Amino acid sequence: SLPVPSIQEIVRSEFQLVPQRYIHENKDGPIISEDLADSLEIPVIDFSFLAKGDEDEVQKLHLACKDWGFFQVINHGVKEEILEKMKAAVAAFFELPFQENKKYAKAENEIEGYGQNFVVSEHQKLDWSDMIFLFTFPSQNRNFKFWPLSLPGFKEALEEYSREMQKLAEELQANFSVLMGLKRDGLKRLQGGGGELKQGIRMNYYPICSRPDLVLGISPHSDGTSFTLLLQDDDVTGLQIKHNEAWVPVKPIPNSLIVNIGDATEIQSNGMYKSIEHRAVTNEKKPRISIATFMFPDDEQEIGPVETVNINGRQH
Ligand code: AKG
Repeated sequence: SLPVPSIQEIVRSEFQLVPQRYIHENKDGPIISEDLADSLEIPVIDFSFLAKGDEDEVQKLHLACKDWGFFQVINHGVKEEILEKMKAAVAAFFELPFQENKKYAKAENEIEGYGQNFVVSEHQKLDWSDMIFLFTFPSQNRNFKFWPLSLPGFKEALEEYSREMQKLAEELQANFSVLMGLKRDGLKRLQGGGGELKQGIRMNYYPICSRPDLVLGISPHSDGTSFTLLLQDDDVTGLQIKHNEAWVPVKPIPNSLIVNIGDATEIQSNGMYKSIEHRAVTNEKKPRISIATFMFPDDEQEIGPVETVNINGRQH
């Protein structure tokens, strides 16, 4: 059974009402207006330059990780078709009847499967979203009982997409290694688990909300990852990141991916790079989908500041 209701079920049955458990009395921090946000965009990294070892782009990456903890990646080389197939598969899953989604429900206190984030108390505010989390790499971690295998195209789309994310992640990790004064495979060697990056994907669905001012699609959090790659709808904004004490909305660039530094990288870089708090808001016009690919060190691996970071690591 699910610890909390499906938000889609609530929207289907009583759309005009926002149940008390979803109302955030004090949403913290000022919000940067959409106008102002135009002049405050998160850095854009051209992945094709990174992959060629372009020094200026590497320096840009360094500043993005240091000053923002977030950046958008363009020219990443992942075919648009693969991104579109993935988004379509996720949309199709969340459009299934609740009875169908429920078959993949996660067990209480487990991370994998369909349902909400950890709900730790009866009093906790709930998020205006439904999600499914699946482990994707190493491939032997795939737990197919949580995969909607009867949904045409889902497995293929996720396998293809996760493979592309793994490749991107390897290249990003190699760049982070160099920026921390290590060899390209330095962080790979420090992550345990035989050097294979561990990957899990969370697919989020934010239904419309009649009172987006009262709720949050996902509550503020930082990611306990090495780093995270986010794919989102091109035409609906929702992600906001904390920057200089304000929430800055992130305008999606079509076909780009958003990358954010997670806690493990903040620790390994001895605080040089920042794992930034972020959240998602909803709107009353259009549902939104986002797909977060989390890259983790191995569970058993102890993480600490990389020794070379202060000696050889990039200084600003
Ligand atoms: C998460 O899945 O952890 C997110 O932060 C998703 C944010 C978003 O939907 O833009």
